[in-house]
Amino acid sequence: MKVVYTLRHRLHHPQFELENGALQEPFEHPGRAEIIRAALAADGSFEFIAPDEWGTEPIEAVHDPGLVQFLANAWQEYQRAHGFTHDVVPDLFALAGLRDGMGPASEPEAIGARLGWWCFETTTPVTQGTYDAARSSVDVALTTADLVLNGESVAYGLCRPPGHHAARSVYGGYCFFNNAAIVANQLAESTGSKIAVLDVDYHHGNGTQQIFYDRADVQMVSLHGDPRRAYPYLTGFRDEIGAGKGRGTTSNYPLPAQTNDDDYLAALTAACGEIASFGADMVVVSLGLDTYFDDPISDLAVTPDGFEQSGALVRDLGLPTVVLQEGGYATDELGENARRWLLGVSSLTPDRPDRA
Ligand code: Q9C
Ligand code: ZN
Repeated sequence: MKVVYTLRHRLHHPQFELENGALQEPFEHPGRAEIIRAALAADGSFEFIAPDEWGTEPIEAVHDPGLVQFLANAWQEYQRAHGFTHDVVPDLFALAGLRDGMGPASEPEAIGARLGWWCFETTTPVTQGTYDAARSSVDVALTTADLVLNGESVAYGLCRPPGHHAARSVYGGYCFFNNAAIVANQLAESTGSKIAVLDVDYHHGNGTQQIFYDRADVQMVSLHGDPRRAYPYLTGFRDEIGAGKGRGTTSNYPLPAQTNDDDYLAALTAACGEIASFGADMVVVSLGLDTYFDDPISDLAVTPDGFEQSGALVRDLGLPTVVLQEGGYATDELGENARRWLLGVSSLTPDRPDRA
């Protein structure tokens, strides 16, 4: 299988993560992508390809151009205002309640407050190279999609930073640009066909859901920890099914804590059934491996065998498949878990002898 990878991801390297009332070592760190790269390289059946450059146009097709511009300059602007700061986080979140009864706010002028206009939480610092790394992650995703458009039945983009929490006009959840949404939109627009996004990250893909909520041509199906207990808390409930022309094209499978392989695979089978009924022509997988039983920030109980079987269920859809990396924080096992999932999705069956 072809794997798109670049070491430019390392330009995004926060020093800390403000979480649970304390400064932690970041869970989302450069070692994650390197561990996956090493595990796939050692396997021998993966071919590494460098990404092409795709520019900002496909990004601005799903994100507010203001967000793109902001991220391009935010770190430098913060340095000018405050002196050297390795990690840049908001001074204030621009919540609507701050101006209750006074009319809506407009984008503030001070950089610390502009951060909280575009960012929705505390765990996603901007560092000096964050914008370049986030741009390279989009390039990885778009290059992976291009491989599939050019005849690969499945390809894997080793995206870092991840993307699925980034909505049209806000970033957060370790994500800056929504790699999967940018790819799904580009595929839908360029081919005129129906695209399914299957999001199997532990955390609900709120950004992807928001971007496609009223779209009839892009389906969003997500399995995740129930938002009653799991980040991002505000989205991913079963009754969120899309709106307007997109009504019925969003599906959510909130899962209980400690969901095991059997129950997980049953939910994934149902999710794949919905993709088949939708009549998708291609599938984009947001591959989070934080459903792993030993993930440090999650509480599902999927095993390596469960990952391989998950990949095989997606293979059985028989659709051209773009797999993009999202979360997964059990660093020691992350490479093996990715390898097992990819083995499953690319494994041979009598029906699909081409899927090597
Ligand atoms: N203590 C992805 O997996 N913090 N993002 C959670 C729980 C943020 C996860 C707080 C988690 C973001 C791509
Ligand atoms: Zn996640």
